Amino acid sequence: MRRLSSAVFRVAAAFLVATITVCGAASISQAQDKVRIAFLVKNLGNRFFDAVRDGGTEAAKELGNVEIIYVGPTSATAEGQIEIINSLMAQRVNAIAISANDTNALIPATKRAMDRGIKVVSFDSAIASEGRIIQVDPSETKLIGAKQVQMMADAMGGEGEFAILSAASTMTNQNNWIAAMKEELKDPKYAKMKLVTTAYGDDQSDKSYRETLGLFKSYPNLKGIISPTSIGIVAAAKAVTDQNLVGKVYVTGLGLPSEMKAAVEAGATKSFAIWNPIDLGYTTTQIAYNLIKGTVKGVPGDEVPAGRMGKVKVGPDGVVVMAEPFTFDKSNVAEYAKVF
Ligand code: RAM
Repeated sequence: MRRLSSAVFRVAAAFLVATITVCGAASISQAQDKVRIAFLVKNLGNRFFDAVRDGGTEAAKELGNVEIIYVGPTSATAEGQIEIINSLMAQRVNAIAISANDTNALIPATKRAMDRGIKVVSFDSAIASEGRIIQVDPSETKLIGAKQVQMMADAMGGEGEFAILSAASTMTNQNNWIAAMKEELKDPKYAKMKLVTTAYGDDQSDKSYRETLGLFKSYPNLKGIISPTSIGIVAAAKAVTDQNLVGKVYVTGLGLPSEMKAAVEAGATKSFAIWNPIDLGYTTTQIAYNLIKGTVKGVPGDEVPAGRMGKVKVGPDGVVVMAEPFTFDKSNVAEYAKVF
């Protein structure tokens, strides 16, 4: 009983801090028609997802009478997300947009939600196709993988040892991007670069920092780290700076300009990449809304009206692919740091 009530309290507390009502004072009938879209993110306290939420809020305002519920576990685990899915079902939300901490573990919970008429989409980090209707990929997986290897090659002069510092080993997006990096590395132009290991910081700053220190210890000749996560890349660059390794070890990967400005200015990072997380949240909200309203079913070939993003096309396996990632370096990081 004590365990149950503390679990309920934790979930309730998460909702308290995270619920945002986008519609203003609504009449009773408006309140009944209100569409409620929950963003279930990997973890709270991650500014990448805060920017996704801001895009969701923007779309909700445009669509009118839409409520965005922003929620996630404190640490990025599947168990935490399952607990929240159950709670969202009890609240009878209309849609859940999930960035999954695990490709398969959420499927039974999301299937139950879909059986009850809740539209489940995943974005950023996918749920396997049987557990969602649509997956919104921020960009082509192959491109994201290749881009990071290219930036690493450029920073470390095309030769030497480098490591990957990922998020959690169960996360779909990081695993797909790492697979794409390994494909890119097969190109003979990278023959002098050696991937020594992949470490996991679980999208926690402190663990990512400690894992980076561990890499320095285990691989004294390390020249680079690719971190395909906005949490990991900041921690890795900080470890490089703190250990006076600027100019010896280069960090690249995926990060937010607002969080990476210091690393670029310190010289720990030459360049890094990311897409626009605001657009990702905006588009995902538009898609969820159209599924709820029944304007589309979300099957391959569908074209979903998505406000300022135009029409987005649903591809094979229910996957929507957005734009190319942007690259940031000394020339533009300060400017974009003001945006996300
Ligand atoms: C972290 C998360 C997210 C990923 C970004 C780049 O915030 O792991 O899923 O897309 O990094």
